[in-house]
Amino acid sequence: MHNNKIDAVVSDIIDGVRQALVKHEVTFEQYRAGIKHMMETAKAGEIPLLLDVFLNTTVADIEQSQRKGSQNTIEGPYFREGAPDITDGVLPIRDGDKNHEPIVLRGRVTDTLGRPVADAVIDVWHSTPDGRYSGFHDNIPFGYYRGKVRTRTDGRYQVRSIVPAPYQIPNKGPTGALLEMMGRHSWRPAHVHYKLRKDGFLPLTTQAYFEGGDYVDSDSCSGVRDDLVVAPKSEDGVIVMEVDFVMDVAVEMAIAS
Ligand code: MBD
Ligand code: FE
Repeated sequence: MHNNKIDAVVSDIIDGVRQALVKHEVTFEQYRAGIKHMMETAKAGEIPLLLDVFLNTTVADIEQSQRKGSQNTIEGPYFREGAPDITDGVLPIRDGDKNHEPIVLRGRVTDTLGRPVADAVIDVWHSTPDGRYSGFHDNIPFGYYRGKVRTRTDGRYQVRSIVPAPYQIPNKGPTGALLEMMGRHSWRPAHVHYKLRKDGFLPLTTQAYFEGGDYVDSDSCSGVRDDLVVAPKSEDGVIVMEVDFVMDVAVEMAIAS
């Protein structure tokens, strides 16, 4: 069945690739090497990784252009539904990590008119202090450094955790090899993920980065935006990452005329 959007997008992709081939006078051998690399990427199961590194950020930008409220960014591969509800104000911390640098994540959620959004659910997730994600890496059980935090009636939220670390995307396979050939590295700056949900509002998926942190200016996944780079404060010797969010309403009512 003919599909206009697929026709339009794929036709333009082919045009773009053609222009690149012509511009760089790509040879038949180089064309074949490109195919081989794609085959290896597929075989290694890295097609999602490769595409996410280069293109997920653009899809997030398109979504951003169609909504109001806070800057969004890429979700990444390590979000999972079913994170624990946080009732004691602390994300689950692995026993071996208890001595790592604590951090307080807090802020306020409002609508686009500045009114507090109460009872919004914020999924917060981030890496271990060695840059791994629970439920995905090193057999770390799902749930560590993850949780659902609710905003209070004044729209504020707060949760304690420990400071995450820069994350290196899988770099031993074809994607890492490609980045290396391109003179790029495979690191993401240390970050905290947030996914905010509340009935009547558009979900907001975003991240916060530490001002001055390693790789903030060279994220391998191009997920950093100025609005998302936060200067951590220190309160009584504890790092505080304060991030406010503005949620956009989900439906705009047509005004009856
Ligand atoms: C991550 O932790 C991440 O957030 C993204 C966007 C991509 C790879 C790993
Ligand atoms: Fe991440």
